[in-house]
Amino acid sequence: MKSIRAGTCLALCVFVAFSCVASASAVAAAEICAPGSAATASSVAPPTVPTILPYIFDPHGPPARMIHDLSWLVLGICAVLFIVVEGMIFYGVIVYRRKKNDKSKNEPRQVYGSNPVEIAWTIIPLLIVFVLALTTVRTIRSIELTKAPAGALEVVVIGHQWWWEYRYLDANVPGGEIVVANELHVPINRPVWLRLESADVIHSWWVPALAGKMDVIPNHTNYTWFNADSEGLYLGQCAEYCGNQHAGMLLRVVASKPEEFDAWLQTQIAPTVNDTSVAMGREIFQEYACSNCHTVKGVSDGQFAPDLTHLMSRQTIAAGVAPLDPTTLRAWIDNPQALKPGCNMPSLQLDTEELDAVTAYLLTLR
Ligand code: HEC
Ligand SMILES: [Cu+2]
Repeated sequence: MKSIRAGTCLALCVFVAFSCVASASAVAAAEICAPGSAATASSVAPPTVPTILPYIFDPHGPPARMIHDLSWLVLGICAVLFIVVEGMIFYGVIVYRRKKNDKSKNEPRQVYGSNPVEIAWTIIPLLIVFVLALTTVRTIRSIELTKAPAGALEVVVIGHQWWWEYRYLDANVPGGEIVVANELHVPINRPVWLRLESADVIHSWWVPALAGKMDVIPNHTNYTWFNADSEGLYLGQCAEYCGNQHAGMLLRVVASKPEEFDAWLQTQIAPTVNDTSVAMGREIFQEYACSNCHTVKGVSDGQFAPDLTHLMSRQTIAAGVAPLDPTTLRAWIDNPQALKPGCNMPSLQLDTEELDAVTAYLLTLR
């Protein structure tokens, strides 16, 4: 009898401990890649709003909170199983170990087929799996909406290798669409409905404090939503390997008070600044290939690369990889490959004078 207890214990433990570790690590794996890589970008956070790291255990809004609560439930159940099972292993190993004066060469008596034990270890795991499955399905159903929540701000997200494009579809926006790159601005306490599309390969939009991952797939539209409950700069990371600058495809969501959001919208709606003192820079921008790839409203309409109409309203360039300041901007235009190796912007080999002129021009694009 003694030995079956120890033996069955062991079999049960190996199985349950294995599934515990597997599910716990699935939750934890989500944490590994993001914080380090996004930390670079946090150094240029606006001083007024807190930076919220890509971390699922600090949710700020409904979908993220539901995922967070479910994670704790799963972790809690697994922790209890782990403790019970490990406890039984240790109990068995210590209490039923071979005693010092036990010289017998025989195996202990083997006993098979105890109905109560068989029933117990069939029913209990079934119940556990049932509870986990039901709560998971319920959570998924309440997160995956099929249409925009009432009063939502609607934004199209387009994943590009290796940056994000946001198009604000809000009907109230005078002058049509607002197009920005990499920094998504939203008001707090208002649902935001995202329509996700890809210009090239599969990406995944993931700002853990706001919502779960949602894949961004070519020729297929996905939707997701969030509702930020506090002001902040929320960091995230493309969560589907998409090529050599996948790690340099960071996400930044600035959630601010509705009036601050409106003020930001006004800066984006405002016409392109046309500063005559930087006319030379603008000409270079138009004559060189810059204008084939980039849009500056009224100046060029390239669709391949980030819209630069209000470039200077952003804190970073290159999808959060580098801060937006005059020195870095100049270095970027000179040789983007040095800052973001493999990215899809070539160096146009401008000479010093041209470089200064183009940089000066871009710095006026507020
Ligand atoms: C072949 C297309 C192409 C050409 C030509 C090109 N760019 Fe770019 N540019 C890109 C792409 C793609 C990115 C985004 C890179 C990334 O983040 O991975 C980019 C990013 C930028 C950014 C950063 C924008 C942001 O918000 O992240 C600036 C500024 C910029 N380019 C300026 C210029 C200037 C000035 C020229 C001309 C001297 C130029 N580009 C020529 C494709 C191009
Ligand atoms: Cu990506």
